[in-house]
Amino acid sequence: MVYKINSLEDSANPGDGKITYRECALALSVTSPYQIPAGRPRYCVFEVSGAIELQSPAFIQTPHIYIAGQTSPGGIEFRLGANYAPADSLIDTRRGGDHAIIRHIRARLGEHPDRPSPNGDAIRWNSTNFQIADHVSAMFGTDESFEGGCQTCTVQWSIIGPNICRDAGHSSTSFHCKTFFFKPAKDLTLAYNLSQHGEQRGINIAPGSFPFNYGEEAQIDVIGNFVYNFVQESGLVSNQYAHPIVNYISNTTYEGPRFVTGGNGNFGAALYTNVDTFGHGFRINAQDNISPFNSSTADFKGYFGFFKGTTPGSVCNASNGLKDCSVTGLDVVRSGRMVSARGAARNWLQSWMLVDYRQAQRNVLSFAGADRCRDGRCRDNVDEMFIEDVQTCDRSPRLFESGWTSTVAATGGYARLRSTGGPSVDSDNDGMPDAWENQFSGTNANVWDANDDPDGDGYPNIEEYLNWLANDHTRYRDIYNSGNATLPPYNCGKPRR
Ligand SMILES: [Ca+2]
Ligand SMILES: [Ca+2]
Ligand SMILES: [Ca+2]
Ligand SMILES: [Ca+2]
Repeated sequence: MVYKINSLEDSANPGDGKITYRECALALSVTSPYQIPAGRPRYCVFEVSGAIELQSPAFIQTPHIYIAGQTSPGGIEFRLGANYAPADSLIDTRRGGDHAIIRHIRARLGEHPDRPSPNGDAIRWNSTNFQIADHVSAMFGTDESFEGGCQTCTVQWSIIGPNICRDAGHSSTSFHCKTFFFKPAKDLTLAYNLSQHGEQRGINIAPGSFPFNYGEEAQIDVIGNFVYNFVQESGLVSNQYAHPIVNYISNTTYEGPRFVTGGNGNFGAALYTNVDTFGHGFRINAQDNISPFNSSTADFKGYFGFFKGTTPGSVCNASNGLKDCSVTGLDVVRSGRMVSARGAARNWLQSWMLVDYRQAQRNVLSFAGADRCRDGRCRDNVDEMFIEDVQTCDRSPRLFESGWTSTVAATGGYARLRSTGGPSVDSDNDGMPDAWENQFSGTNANVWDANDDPDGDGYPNIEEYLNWLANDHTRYRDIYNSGNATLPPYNCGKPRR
């Protein structure tokens, strides 16, 4: 089904002629302006531009959904509405909400001190499988900005954080400044993301399954990410549930104004063992990563360290479920061939997806975040400001120089999105404009043929259109070598720790 969202309102009346995000997210039936049956696989395409303020949870529990922000003329930003109480996540897939794709969307929660909640996430995958987030901007969470409990998932080309950290509405604490968090996750790829500005959880991963299968091997690939300005726990990998099989390749961790010497676990990635449970060892392949603790990628172990309480001897200290405990300490980190969990057919990361950390930085700063709209490139003022902030190592406005903020306004504000045009003419309501259907063979502007796949490549016509809008035809391979953004100096000019 194709929901052509024609209203920014958060309503759900099947016959009012308005097709809303909520109706698509929840797979609700629509009777006007055209018929959509409930409960079906669906594409959410946008005829409108601007902010959608959710006034209650819109948890995605019906499988197969593609939220295509690139269809909006000028872009979409989700925000927490004033009536959403208690506050909870914005885009949220949970039990049942498998097979979800989110692309070119801004999800920016915002403070809710009057409506306390422990679940203020901009985006959350809540024990769901087969999820892709591509070119999203997930910010201003009060719990995390992106939290994922998932299997077979990818977050790529996205901007994560900052949170709204201080007195912003987290119910259990007045201070919560943690942005990017996966626990547990398996067969997860985190690639070419910017995670920025926080106290903890720059990239925090606890490989494993839910329900827990203690001691299993769990694979995660952490590729080309840029982590900036965390006070402690810039990166963490835990073996409390599983034996992590992790590839860290071409990632950057740099200091910012909030960095403090001696922060707990403030390495590119800190090894963490929960001494109350088990240490299931680690198997880590590290190549070409850089952090305040190693100015040369030849020092591949220098990117890693131990979280407070974890010792070289404790990373592999359990008597059951042990896997590959022949080495301990930082010797669990090796350089060379990428590692694959047993049973993985082959490593699915292609060599042309891998570039050195400097090119990875250029790629992230050039392309990360929601940057494609129907009418062209549309990186918004928020993403532009934070990208420029990394490039200049927090030149003015120095948002976080004196402390973490309590409001979106003090953090630079929401997006200023402009509608660049009205809906495209789409005579058959299949989500593909007449002009586009007339440009290509295999589609008919007068026939509802969104699901047809005349060229047999596995992508139905509607996805050919969505991929075309996202510039996949030029970006798919070329994006990995075409970033040309100005880079900050090593560790933002600060000396190696
Ligand atoms: Ca409606
Ligand atoms: Ca059409
Ligand atoms: Ca058609
Ligand atoms: Ca096709």
